[in-house]
Amino acid sequence: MNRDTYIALGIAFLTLVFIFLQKNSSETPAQVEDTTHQQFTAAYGSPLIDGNANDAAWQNAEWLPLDQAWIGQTPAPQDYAGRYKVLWDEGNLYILAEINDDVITDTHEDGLVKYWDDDCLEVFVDEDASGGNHQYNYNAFAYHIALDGKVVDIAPDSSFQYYNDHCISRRTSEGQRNIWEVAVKLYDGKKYQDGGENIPKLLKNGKVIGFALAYCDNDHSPERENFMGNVRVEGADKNRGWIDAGIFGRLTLSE
Ligand SMILES: [Ca+2]
Ligand SMILES: [Ca+2]
Ligand SMILES: [Ca+2]
Ligand SMILES: [Ca+2]
Repeated sequence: MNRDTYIALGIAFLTLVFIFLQKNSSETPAQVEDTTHQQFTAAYGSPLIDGNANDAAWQNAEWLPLDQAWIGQTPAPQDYAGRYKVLWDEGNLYILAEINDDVITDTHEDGLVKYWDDDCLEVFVDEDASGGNHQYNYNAFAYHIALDGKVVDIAPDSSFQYYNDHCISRRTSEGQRNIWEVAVKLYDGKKYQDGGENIPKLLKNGKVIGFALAYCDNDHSPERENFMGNVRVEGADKNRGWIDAGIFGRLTLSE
């Protein structure tokens, strides 16, 4: 082989190496699109939690539908209609939910008894977006926010417990229209201890969390009549969010 052949072979080899590196760099996990989970984005902003949607920060966030029937059939609009917005800042995830509900129901006086069968807003968060089972652990939280603002989830010992300081909310109503404004703290579920000194996470631009939202609507019945969520859930049993963080969407915090 002469010198030109060596050079030609060298160039061909380097080209192959380059193509190989390009191909592999485009297949790194960070660049693979997540098509399994519904994708959401939260804009940056700090609303005042007063049950009034007139904050300038909310004007930067878009309305998203709360229209997926997880239990029951999709109700008529006069029975239930819901939409929501999300924002974040360093300390909190914020949710604004506009819920039209014809009858507001609170039949269980004790907030720890069948709280899901009274009208309530349910916020699902998985701080590290790990997915997986969270029924009796803190891998993720399913906060049931009652009409009076109390917050309930299931503890690792399978008891129902209050987590009132995890979600601060104010609700106002005018006719059938209810405005829920909520500030949610995010905790590292791997470190969270019942009764411990749990410090909420400092949130940052670009962070991805597991997130879902739902409304339990009961008007007249012993059990809730509808359970309306924000993400599509595959399969016959769509009421899985209280056990399985895998059905949550993926919410990216964006500036
Ligand atoms: Ca407000
Ligand atoms: Ca209703
Ligand atoms: Ca988790
Ligand atoms: Ca209702």
